[in-house]
Amino acid sequence: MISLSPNLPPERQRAMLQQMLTIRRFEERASDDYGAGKIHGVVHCYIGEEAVAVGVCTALTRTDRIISTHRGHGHCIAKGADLNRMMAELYGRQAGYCKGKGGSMHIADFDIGMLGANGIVAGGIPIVTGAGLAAQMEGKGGVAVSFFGDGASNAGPFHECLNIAATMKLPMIYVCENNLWAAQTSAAQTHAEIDVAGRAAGYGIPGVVVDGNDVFAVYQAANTAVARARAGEGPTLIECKTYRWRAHTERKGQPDPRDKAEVEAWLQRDPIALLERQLRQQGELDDAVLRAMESEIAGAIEAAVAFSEASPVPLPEQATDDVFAA
Ligand SMILES: Cc1ncc(C[n+]2csc(CCOP(=O)(O)OP(=O)(O)O)c2C)c(N)n1
Repeated sequence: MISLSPNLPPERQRAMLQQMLTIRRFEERASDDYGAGKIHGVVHCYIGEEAVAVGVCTALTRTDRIISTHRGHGHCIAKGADLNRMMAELYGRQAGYCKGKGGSMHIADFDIGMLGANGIVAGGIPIVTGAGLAAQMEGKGGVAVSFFGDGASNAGPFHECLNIAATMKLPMIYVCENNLWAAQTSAAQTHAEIDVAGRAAGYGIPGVVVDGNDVFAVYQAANTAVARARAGEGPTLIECKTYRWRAHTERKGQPDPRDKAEVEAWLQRDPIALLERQLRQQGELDDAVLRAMESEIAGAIEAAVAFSEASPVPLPEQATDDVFAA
């Protein structure tokens, strides 16, 4: 069971499910194609954490800005990124978001307020805090959201940014996706106090812990934080308790020290299955609607793969195009 559904029309609630399913199916395909050698570089899957990106982004407008992490596909899709250009970027093709030269960890789309994924752990937090300052200076009520992991919450930029955002009352929402692991290191080994949200007290801002697999709970917490930020009252730290289903990256043969029972327990709390059940109970979803949704998503992903395959790889002479500093 998840939280009572929020005051959102049924079609918005179904759209949340559709986005969560799109993230999952996109990544299942990316993982398969990575395994088949069609995608190179590194791919970090967000499967299992979909409710966080979708719950938060449902509380935002298109012009609000977000920043992501190395595990960024979910945030891109939840903010409305184009699946074709995303997949083409993973495929390393010219039609991709970075013309095929960035890969999975470097997808950005300023037109939808997606300031970028980021391969540097905690590297996005200062950038998007600057976007929060920009939103404050613009004076149009915009907000900025930083997504980051529990690992990043132990890095200096997290603390520096919370401090300055709190002091300047920036319209920021800091969203910690606490999936209990940072690569192969458990949060229990690196956090003397497991709840990251408690750190907010040190900066005089609200800190809330949310079930990150409950998309409505995430949405409600984000909505409250967004309202506070838009009203000029400053930042909020939201800690979403969640779990990644897959190993740290899709690279074959990497160690995954997680206990099987721990993984299994989280698989039982699939955020998508929880939402599906809730929508069915509310009479807003049935098999036919779900089948149509799955079929639309499958078509969009096939189209994204075809789009990618039809695009050429970047040419050697394009290597230094769009390089602004060296
Ligand atoms: C500054 C920096 N240090 C180390 C790494 C290597 N690294 C990549 S992901 C990762 C773990 C990040 O964990 P967390 O922030 O909890 O995010 P999650 O992977 O769980 O989503 C590490 C240590 C890096 N990319 N950047």
